[in-house]
Amino acid sequence: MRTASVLVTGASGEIGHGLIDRLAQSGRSIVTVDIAPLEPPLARKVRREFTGSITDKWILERVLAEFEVDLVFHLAALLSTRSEFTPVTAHEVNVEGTLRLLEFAQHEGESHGRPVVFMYPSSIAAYGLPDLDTKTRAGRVHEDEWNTPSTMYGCNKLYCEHLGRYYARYYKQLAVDTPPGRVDFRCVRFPGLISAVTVPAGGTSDYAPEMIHAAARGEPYACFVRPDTRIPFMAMPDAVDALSTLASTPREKLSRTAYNATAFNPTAKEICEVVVQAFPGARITWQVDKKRQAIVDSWPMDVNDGAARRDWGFAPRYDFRRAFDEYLIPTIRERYAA
Ligand code: AKB
Repeated sequence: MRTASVLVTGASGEIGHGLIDRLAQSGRSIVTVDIAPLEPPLARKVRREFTGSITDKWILERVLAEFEVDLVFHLAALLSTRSEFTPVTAHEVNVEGTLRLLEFAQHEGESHGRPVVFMYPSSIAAYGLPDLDTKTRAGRVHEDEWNTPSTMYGCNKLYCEHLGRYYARYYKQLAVDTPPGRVDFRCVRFPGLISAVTVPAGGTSDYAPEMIHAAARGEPYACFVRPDTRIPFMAMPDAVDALSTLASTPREKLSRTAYNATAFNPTAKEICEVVVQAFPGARITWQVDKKRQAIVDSWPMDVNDGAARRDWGFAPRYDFRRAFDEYLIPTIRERYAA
């Protein structure tokens, strides 16, 4: 008998930390795949940990042989800055890895007779605004507007959203025998995420979490974007909530496969001011990296998440003030004091 399980890829990354805690609390059997071994406290919460890349065929074959997966959280990805340095590797991991996992989910569903729910975090990087004037005029962009990303990562995310929609609605549409059941693909397009317990690596929205963590460690920080830079953000617990809530929403309530979700959208200067208030010794300077700035400038200043609120009740707990006062600052202080 294969064990009914949830599969989490990219499990040791930023979202994985919070998500595994949440899944473990619900008592689910968790199987993980990550190129890095899980930290021991996280590893203790999972039933089986596979260390390797999602592009390694043998890993998914072993998962399929041993576990009955009915829910996938596909978190593994190379983020936007990293992907610009290694675009072909980014394509392999972000696109080919996702395709392989969608096939895996389809086969799992066929083997146990129920559609596998496939949770996919996409990103505001799926948008691409041509210049700052347009960005300001566009305001809160809707899911179907400005889908013209300028980064490899954004192109990868947008394409995989479409791949997921294809698997959910049109998979092998011309086959004589239509496969029984399709992958139940559900995607949240996240803004920049800020966690109090992990520091991101390889992203371009990283200036916000980097600024906060550097200040808490008493280290200087040179912010790589202009003070007036504005994009949407969300505190990590709200991102984990969003994925869990969307995963458990009855299918018939969902009118789309990809949903915007956001919480607050301060400028870099506003983030800096709150950080300096919390850590009065913080040494934050501005050292704009024109190329990374151009990427952030191509992302919307805000997104319209009305569909997520309507269809599955998305309602973030943390606005800008609460995210700092009640989550980031106390948790980070405690972390570095320890
Ligand atoms: C990145 O900066 O690449 C990510 C994202 C916005 O998806 N944090």
